[in-house]
Order: sequence, then C-alpha cells, then structure tokens
Amino acid sequence: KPTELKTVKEYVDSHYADMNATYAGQAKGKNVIVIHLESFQQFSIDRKVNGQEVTPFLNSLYHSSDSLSFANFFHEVGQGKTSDAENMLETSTFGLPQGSLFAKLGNDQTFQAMPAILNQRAGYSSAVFHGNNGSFWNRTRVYKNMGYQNWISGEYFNTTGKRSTAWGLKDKLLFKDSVPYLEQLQQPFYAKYLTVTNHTPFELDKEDQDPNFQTSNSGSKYIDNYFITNHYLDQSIREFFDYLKKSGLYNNTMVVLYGDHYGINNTENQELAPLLGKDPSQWTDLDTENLQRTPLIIHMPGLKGGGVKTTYGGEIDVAPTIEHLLGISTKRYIQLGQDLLSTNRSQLVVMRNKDWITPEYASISGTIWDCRTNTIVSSPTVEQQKLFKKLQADANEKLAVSDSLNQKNLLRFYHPLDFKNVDAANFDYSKSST
Ligand code: GP9
Ligand code: MN
Repeated sequence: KPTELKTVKEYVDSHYADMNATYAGQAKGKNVIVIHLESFQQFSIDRKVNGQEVTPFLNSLYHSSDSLSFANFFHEVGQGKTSDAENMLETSTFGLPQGSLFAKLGNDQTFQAMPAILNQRAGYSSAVFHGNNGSFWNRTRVYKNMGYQNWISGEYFNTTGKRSTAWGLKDKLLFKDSVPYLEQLQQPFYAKYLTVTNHTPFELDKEDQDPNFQTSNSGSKYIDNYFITNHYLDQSIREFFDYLKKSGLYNNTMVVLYGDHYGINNTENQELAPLLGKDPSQWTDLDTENLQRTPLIIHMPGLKGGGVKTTYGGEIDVAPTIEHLLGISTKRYIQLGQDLLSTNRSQLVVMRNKDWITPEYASISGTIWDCRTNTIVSSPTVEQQKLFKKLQADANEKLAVSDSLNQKNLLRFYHPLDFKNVDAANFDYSKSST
C-alpha cells in the first residue's frame, strides 16, 4: 500500500466536514436528478434584459423556500470543461492540471463515484441522459468505470436535422424524449441530464426562439445569443418540471441544478459590463473572477431550512453535500470537497489553476485582491502576508493531493468499508441490449 495513499487519506481525514443535523438525511430514499446546465453562469440568475427576466423559471427555483440555493458557488474546471465538472460532481476530486481526466485517464481509472456509492449504500439505479455522441469526452468508458447502469446518449435519440444544434439534441427534446427511458428506471434512481443547447456559439434556430423574448443589443453576438439560449434552457427546465409534477415523480425526487463553467469569454467583458451595471473602463481581474460563479440549486418539495446560502464553495463540494442530504455518511470515502451545509467547513475555494477566493480575498495569477473594495492589496501587513501564504499553501496542497490520487490511480489500493470495486464489464450500453 503506497505511502502516497496514506498522505491522501490523512489529508481527507483532517479536512472532513461533518453532517449538519438540520439537513442530514432530509432526502433519504428520494430519487436524485442532477441537471447540468451547460455554460450557465450565476449572473444570468435574476438578470433582466429589456425589462424581462432571462430565466424566469430558474429564478423561481432559486428563490423557492423548497430550494437550497448557493450565491457563492464557483466552477473549478480546467481544460476538461464539462468533463472536469462531471468528474468533480461525482467523485469530489479535481480534474487534471492539463487536459481532461475523462479523456486522459478515464479508460483504466478506478473511480469511487456517486452512481456506485448510491447503488451500494442505498440501492439506487443510475442513468445519464445527453444528446451528443456517446464517445464525446470518452464518456462511454468513464461511465462504465463510474458504475453508471445506463448511458442514454445521442445514439438513442433521433438527432436529425433541426432536432439538433452542433452539440447534439436540443434540450427540450432531450427532456421529452428521455421520458420513456426515465420511466423504466427502478426507484430510487440517480439520473443525470447533461444539457447542451446553451453552448458556445449559442446558436438556435428561429423557430425554437421565444417570439416574446427580446435579447440584448450589447455589441457582442455571443452575449446576445447567450441570453437567447439561456431563455431556451430555462423553458426546457420548466417543461421538464411540468412533466415531473404531472407524473408524480416531483414529490419523491430531489433535483440538483448546477452550471458547469462560464459561457461568456473574457474577450466579451467590455460588452458585458454595462449589462451588469458596471463601467467597462473600471473592469478588473476580480470582476472576471467573480463571474466564475455558477448556480447551484438543490430543490425538493417540503425541504426544511431552504433559502439562498452565502457560504463559499465549488463543484468539488457537491458530492458530499448530496450524499449527506441522502443520509449517507461520506467519512469512509476519499473526497476532497466539504459538505456545503456543514458548519465547520472552509471558505477557501480553490481553482484548477491555483487561483483561490474567500469572502475577503482572492488570488488571481499571484496577485492578491481585496474582495470588499475590488482593489489589489498592494502593501499587505505582516499578518496579511502570513494569511495569504497559508491560503496559497492550502490551495496548493488540495490540488497536489488530488493530482497524486488521480495521476497514480491510487483508489485501486483503497477499499472503503463495504465498497465493491466497479467492474466495467457489468455494463452494456449498446442500444440493442435494452
Ligand atoms: C459535449 C458537451 C460540451 O457533449 O458536454 O462539453 P464542453 O465543450 O462544455 O466541455
Ligand atoms: Mn460544458
């Protein structure tokens, strides 16, 4: 048993954030549906364009007392983009410093991921739904290694002609056409939907656009298009919720919605600034960092203690949060995130490039910013210098632990109590076999 694994385990044990009794087990036995909102950023929540809400339905979910919503949730992806987000959400470890973990290591990696954990601890079945080809981001291989029982990819759907954009089946059709498969899943199930229509360059056929929604005239085609596909995404989620309610699934399901990473590139900040009520000439690197917030909304009818939470966290923290809501202790697993609802968690959010942010300070390419004044901390006190050094060391350690774990495939040697390693050979995703 390599000493590297010991180091990882010690790190995890000393950073474990325990369950919050108010929330632990509230979703016990419920179905879980994770909805990955492609490229969807926090700034679109509550955003009005021409006096009209861009995403009225998501806004209503965000503010519902049946939701736990997070105002300071950050994406932490690297070059693996969507695949890094998926990896973080389901394993609570980071993607790689370069490239995509799914693509580079996914074939032979040992995962102790959410589908297998929920299956083995609480009898959950599992499925992923997505309108792009199964092989994109090496998903077919990775999902088997993660223990997904069903992978309902683009091959399962009619994706011809105007039913698709360049990235696959349009979201409204994905939700609609997935129903016959969703309804075959044994409950409780863990199901993930990866939306794709709100993906750069955010192009959508005229007939899919809401004639009553008038987008911005920002001077950036990307921004103007972005609000159009945001709005379409919002409608697709509303339609899916209508289905959940009509079918009755709504009452015994917890829905988790999150944005995977930014959609609007830094190159568009000058055009974006006025829409956010900011002076473009005053735009700072911290403003850009602040845009790396993406929504996280955990919605469940009857939830107690809901509301908009201001705790600082990121994608790495989602798996333990969900597991604890389901009443599953995560103590025995190697997970680098901390339950967002725990009362003894760290407020340090670590980005894949070693930048970090806390409620007070941010480090961006080695420069320290004061988050409250939006200025560079140019002459830090001795106390501050010590603090910044400590925060950077903590950030570096978290990434190093993750990289050691993943790059050396250390989970091969780790056997959590009652966890049976996943055997990819148990899963056959070919359409004919269903
Ligand atoms: C592709 C989709 C987009 O299937 O998930 O991935 P991204 O380009 O955002 O990484
Ligand atoms: Mn993505």
